[in-house]
Amino acid sequence: MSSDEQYDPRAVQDKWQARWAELDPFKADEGDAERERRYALDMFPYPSGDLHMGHAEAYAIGDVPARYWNQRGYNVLHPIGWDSFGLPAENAAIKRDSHPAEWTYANIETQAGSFQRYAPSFDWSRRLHTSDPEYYRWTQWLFLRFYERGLAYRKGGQVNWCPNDQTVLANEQVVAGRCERCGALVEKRVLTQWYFKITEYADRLLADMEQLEGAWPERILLMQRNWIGRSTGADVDFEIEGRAEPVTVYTTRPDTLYGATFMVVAADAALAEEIVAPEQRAAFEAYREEVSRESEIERMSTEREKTGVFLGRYAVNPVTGERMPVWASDYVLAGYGHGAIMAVPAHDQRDLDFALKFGLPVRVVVHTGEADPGETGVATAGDGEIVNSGPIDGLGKADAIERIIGILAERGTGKAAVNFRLRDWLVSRQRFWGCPIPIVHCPACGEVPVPDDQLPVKLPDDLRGADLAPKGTSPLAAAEDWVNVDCPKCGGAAKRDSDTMDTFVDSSWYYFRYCSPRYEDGPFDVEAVRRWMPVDQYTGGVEHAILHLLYSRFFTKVLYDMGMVDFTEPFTRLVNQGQVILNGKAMSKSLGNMVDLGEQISEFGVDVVRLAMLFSGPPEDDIDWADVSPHGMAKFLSRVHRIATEVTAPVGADPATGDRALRRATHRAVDEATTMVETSRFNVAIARIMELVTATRKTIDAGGAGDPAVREAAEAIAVMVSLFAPYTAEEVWELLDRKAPVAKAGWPEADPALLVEESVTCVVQVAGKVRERLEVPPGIAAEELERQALASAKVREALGGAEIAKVIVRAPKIVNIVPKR
Ligand code: ANZ
Ligand code: ZN
Repeated sequence: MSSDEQYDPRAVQDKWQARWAELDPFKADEGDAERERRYALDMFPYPSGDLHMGHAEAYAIGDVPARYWNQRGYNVLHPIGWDSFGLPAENAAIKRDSHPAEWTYANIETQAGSFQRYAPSFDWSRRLHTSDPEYYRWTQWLFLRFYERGLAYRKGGQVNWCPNDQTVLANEQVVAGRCERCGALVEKRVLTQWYFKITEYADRLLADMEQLEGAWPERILLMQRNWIGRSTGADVDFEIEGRAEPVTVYTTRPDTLYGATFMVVAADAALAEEIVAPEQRAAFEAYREEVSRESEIERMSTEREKTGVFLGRYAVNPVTGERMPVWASDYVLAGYGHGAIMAVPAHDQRDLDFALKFGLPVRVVVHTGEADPGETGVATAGDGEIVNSGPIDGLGKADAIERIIGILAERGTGKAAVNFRLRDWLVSRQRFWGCPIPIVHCPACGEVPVPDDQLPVKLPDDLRGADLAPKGTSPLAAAEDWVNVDCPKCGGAAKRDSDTMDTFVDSSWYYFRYCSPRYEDGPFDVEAVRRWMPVDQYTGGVEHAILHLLYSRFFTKVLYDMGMVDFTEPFTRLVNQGQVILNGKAMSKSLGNMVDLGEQISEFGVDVVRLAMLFSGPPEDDIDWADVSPHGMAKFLSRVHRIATEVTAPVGADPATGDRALRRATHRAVDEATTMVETSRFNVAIARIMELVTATRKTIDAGGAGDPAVREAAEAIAVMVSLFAPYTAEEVWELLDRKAPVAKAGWPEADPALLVEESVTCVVQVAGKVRERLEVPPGIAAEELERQALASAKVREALGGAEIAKVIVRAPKIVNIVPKR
């Protein structure tokens, strides 16, 4: 009879799920001041339905360090909660004529149940939901602190508008000109909206990345850097004929100022409207109308045919004194720099395209050795010797930039300048299911913050179904009972702000709340955060590489400035898992390219799914489920189980008396698995455990079931497997007569004495005389031993160039080399 048959993953799962619920082994110990702490954080889920394969991967990966730290004896915080505000709930509510909370909380319960079964080592007592008034009360509180610091403000201006979702979008939520959520073409509207002044932190967001170097994936740091987009150059003032005030432009290439032959103003900038000459106004307005329908991405594209209109006005080049025609075009953006540029067609491709299209002059001022841009149509952007540029002739780029800035500064017509691509964060949304903005608009007092003791401003619970349908203004604006209030300042009739916050605001601070989730005197207990944070490892999807991480970093810096936290970066280490795909493609329900997590678990059990996720490759790689072998994983787990059923050495038997070869295999596996877990190479760690299982099997088959070294190996296997396949590990631990939970059994220590490779001395003879002694491993192959012997300098010297007739190898002890005579 094979004992494989006794291993029933489902029964094991049900048994231990119930037992763990009683044991509650993963509650972080707030009172324990002794043990060192660790904070393992997973990006919290959005309750869109049940958990799927992507969740299964992410939470399997995030669970390994948490379980490892538990084994190492740390006091571990590994919390879970839900990011539970957001549009899908609202759309579901409209469809089902219900309240968004119904759909949301039902899904949360479903996911929580699935998590219980999937068994990440969560501390369930800290569970939070961002849509609970107990949580969003503090989101509002934080908004008010930002407001007091001038970091939350309202301004009118052009914003991105999704005509389908009927709400504004942050720049970040517009991808290739479309709504990131629904794919609709994004329009521009002029609206008054709330912003967070993240630009005030641009420099620090960039500089503090130094702390993350080497601990965050390099490509994420690069994406953050590009998003912040710091550039350096100069602000240069140009006189405009007939206008009192000069116009300032931002340029990264002040060294090319002598080559500036025209000026371009963003067609949608106020400046264009102001300076356009009467005879050009009609043409300009028609053009501006066209531009208003274009997305920023389209406008920035270098491939598009250039368009524009002459504004009928002239600027004066401050160094050459030349008249430069002023044009309006779409390729200059109103919101960047000063919304106007000096065009240097010889050295900037977009300026060159524009010049060639409209017959404007091209003047080379940097000699790069390449062909004349005016003839080839290819601008030369590289470094070279400055020419045609008076006092800066002959200089290289860097010197020329420094020199020209000096000249402009002396005259008071320019200065060095820095620019960021980063824009302020648009946080207001015209939708219902979000955190209400805690501001009242009073005809007499203006914007009035809701006093702290009146928080939370709760969402009304009597709006449902059609009440929530998008109308271009927030559904809250139409809720008369809710929106009409007395002004907190003067008591007069006033209205609540009817917008809600971007859900990224909710998720920018949830990891602080986990440290003291029921705290009632603030968003978090400052002391608890001091104890637990920063987060030691943050695990989650690369789709949050920019926004969520940038916003969280921004919040942390503001909290630092408020004196509430004593660190400036929230996440010490970051791991981004890949995606689970199928047959080379993203999983998609509509294309029938789906694997259902529930079905996989029913078929193979949780442990197999978790193990398959972790064994398929490094965490950051995509997993193609078509290439994964759940059967192979199941077989491995049943081998682990079978070993435990066969061990007969008693608990506590001294392994030192056991088989030395197996002991060495055990300690090597422990040593290597430890390194692999600590460097997030879980697949390699699992491979090492598999090898140890094979070695243990061999010893048992050779009659060693009672050998204490077999027990030692089996126990080490159980503890190591507990990071990846917790149910099987727990069952095996019990079979080995040890006490649950295996999760806290303690990580095995590798004995250094068992790690050193033992060696034997091999004697090498040439023509019967001993010429060399080699230290080699006892198991060395004959070919390898021969190779080493022939490579020896002493052997070659003894041979003196003679040809070899024969090599006799008796591994590992003797090599006999017979030269030709
Ligand atoms: C003259 C020049 C010559 C430029 C040259 C470049 C090369 P980054 O690096 O992104 O900061 N620019 C400035 N404001 C702009 C706006 N509102 N819309 C579009 N383009 C704008 O780029 C700065 C450069 O982009 C500036 O330097 C300016 O063109 C252009 F050989 O000035 B440059
Ligand atoms: Zn008032």
